[in-house]
Amino acid sequence: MPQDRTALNSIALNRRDLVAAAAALALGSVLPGQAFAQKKIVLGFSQVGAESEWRTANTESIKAAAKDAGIELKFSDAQQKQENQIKAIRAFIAQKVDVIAFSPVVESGWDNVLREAKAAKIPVVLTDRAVNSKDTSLYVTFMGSDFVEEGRKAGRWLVDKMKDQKGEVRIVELQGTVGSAPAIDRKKGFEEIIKADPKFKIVRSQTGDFTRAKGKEVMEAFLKAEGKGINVLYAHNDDMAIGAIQAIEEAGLKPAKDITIISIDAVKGAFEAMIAGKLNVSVECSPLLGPQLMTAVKDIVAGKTIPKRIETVESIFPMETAAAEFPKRKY
Ligand code: GZL
Repeated sequence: MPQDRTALNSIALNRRDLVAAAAALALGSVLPGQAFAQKKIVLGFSQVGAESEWRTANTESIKAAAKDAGIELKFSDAQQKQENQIKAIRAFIAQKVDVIAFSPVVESGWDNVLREAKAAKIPVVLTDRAVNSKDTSLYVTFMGSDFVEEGRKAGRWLVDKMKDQKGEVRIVELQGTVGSAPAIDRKKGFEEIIKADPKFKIVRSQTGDFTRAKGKEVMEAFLKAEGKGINVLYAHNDDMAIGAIQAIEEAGLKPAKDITIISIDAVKGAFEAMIAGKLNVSVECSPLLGPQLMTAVKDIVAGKTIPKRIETVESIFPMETAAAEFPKRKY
C-alpha cells in the first residue's frame, strides 16, 4: 500500500521549507510569506499649511513617497502658524518617532524645540525652507531650493527684457509670508540683480502671504495707489500672481502686456496663465521633495552620513515655452 502520498509530500515540503529558510537567513533575504517583522520607520512631518498649489503638490509628493518607501508617516498641517508646528514637533517627540522633518513657516524661533528633539535623540530634517539657527547641529540636513538664486533668475530675466527700455521701470512686489526664507531670499536675489541699473525702482512692496486671495487684495491696493504708474509686478509665488492678474483685469488693464508679470514656482496655474498670455515668466521651484526626503530618512536611520545641504536643481519658463513644456510638467 503506497504510503499516504499527501503525508509524504507534506514532510518533503516542510524539509524543503526549513532548508530554504536556513538559506534565506544565511543570505540575509527573507522568503515571501515568512517576512520577519522588521520595525517600520516612523517619520513625523509638520507641513506649513495648504496655502498654495505649490504646497499641495509638496504634500502629495511627501505622502506618496512615504507610502512607496514603506515609511509610516505622521502628518500635521500647521495652517501657516508656527505655534502649530512647534506643537506638532513636541507631539512627535512624545511619540518617539524615528525622524522628524518639517518645512519651517518662518526662519526664526525654532532653537528651543529643536534642542528638545536633539535631547530626545531624534534626528531632524529641514525640507523646502531653512531656519536661521546658529546651531547647525540642531538638524541633520536642509533639502530644498536656493531661493536667492530664484530671485536672481527673476531679476536677470527682467533686466534682459527691459534692456532697451530708456525711462524708469516702476516695479510693485508681492512678497511671500513675512519672515519666511523664500520671501526674504527671493527679495534679496531680485534686488541684487536690478540694483545694477538705477532705472529699476521697486515703488511698492507688501506681503500677499503666498495666497491668491491676498495677492489680489494687495494688487488692488497697488493699482489704486499707482494707477497706470506700474510697469512690472514681481510676485514671490504663482498663486499671488494669479490673484493679481484678476485685479489687473478688473482694473481694465491687460496682464503681461500693460504690466509685465514675473513669478516663481512654475505650478500648473502659472502655465495656464502663460498659455493664456497673462503671465510673462515663472521661475521653477520644485515641490517634488518626497523621494529625496524618504531616501534621506532611510539613510539617517541606517546610520549613514548625508550632506548638510541637498539642493534642488531648477529652471525658468518664459511664456513662449509654456505650451511646449506644459504636457511634461509633474506638478
Ligand atoms: C518655496 C515654498 C513656497 C512656495 C509658495 O519652496 O516654501 O511656499 O514658493 C509656498 O508657493 O506657499
